[in-house]
Amino acid sequence: MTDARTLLDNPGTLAVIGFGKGTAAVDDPRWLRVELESFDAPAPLELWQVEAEVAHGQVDDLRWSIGGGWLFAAIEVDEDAYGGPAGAARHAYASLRRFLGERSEQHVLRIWNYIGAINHGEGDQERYKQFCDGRAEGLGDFFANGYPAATAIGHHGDDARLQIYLLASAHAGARVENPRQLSAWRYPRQYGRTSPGFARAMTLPAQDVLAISGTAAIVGHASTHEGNLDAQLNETLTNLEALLASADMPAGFDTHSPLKAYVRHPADAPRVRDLLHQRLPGVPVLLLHGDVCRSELLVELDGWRYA
Ligand code: 3EB
Repeated sequence: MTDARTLLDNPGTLAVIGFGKGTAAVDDPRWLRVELESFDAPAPLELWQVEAEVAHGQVDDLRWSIGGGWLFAAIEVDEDAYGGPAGAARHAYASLRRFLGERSEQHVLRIWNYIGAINHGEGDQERYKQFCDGRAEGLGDFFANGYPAATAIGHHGDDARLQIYLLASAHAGARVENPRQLSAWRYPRQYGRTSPGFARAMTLPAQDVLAISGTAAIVGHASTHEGNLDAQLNETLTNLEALLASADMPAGFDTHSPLKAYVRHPADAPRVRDLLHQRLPGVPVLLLHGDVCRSELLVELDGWRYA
């Protein structure tokens, strides 16, 4: 397997992302080691590449790269330095907003949020809900024209480590919602003080690529099939089909459309792998140990669909 340093030294490398503890540390702003363990370790490295020269740098705790009109930014925050998940999210999103506001590549298309112990805490004190509060405060009106696609998943690394990274562009993408699901920013109060701000998917500018947000067994605003892994996964796949239709994309996934599956209970990983093999033959799926932000949900998918 090609190592991260080699990939980073290739021309046009915007970012290289590794998954889990086994991944070597590399000192480069474009390198990110996500705190999610793969069930198929060692996980392949994820490579973001553009056909242009890439500049990169660091501003305080924010790392960035820019090339060909595309922008990668990542920020990793120790929550303890900001009084917990809300303060950490507020700091991280305010930093991202400040950085992006000064660039022409400021159209955020896709964001990943990885949060420790995401379901700890009761009611509005659940750590995910605190994260949502801080995210909204840090962003202010930055997404007033519409939210990007996103994922928010719990990791099992250091609880206090908040990881956020994103893809932005000099050009706006096109937001896609799912007719089977209430838009997340309209979720009712029962899911928290601050509705999560994300679009169900985003069509990237200048390319027929759909960035698909974290998608789970939610219909309308309700979680479905509590306790039933197979049914949750089937409902999630139905949601993905509806999303493709809503984006005017052909049905189905193929070998060029990589997905990630976030699985709450390691014991469920083989079953998720089998079911996805049956339902999406040939589709590359990275199986990761991650917790959906609603504690009753067992599995979530996200990824890319190339037209
Ligand atoms: C859902 O559909 C599942 O808070 O950014 C999915 C994608 C979810 C993104 C976020 C949350 C987020 O509501 C949860």
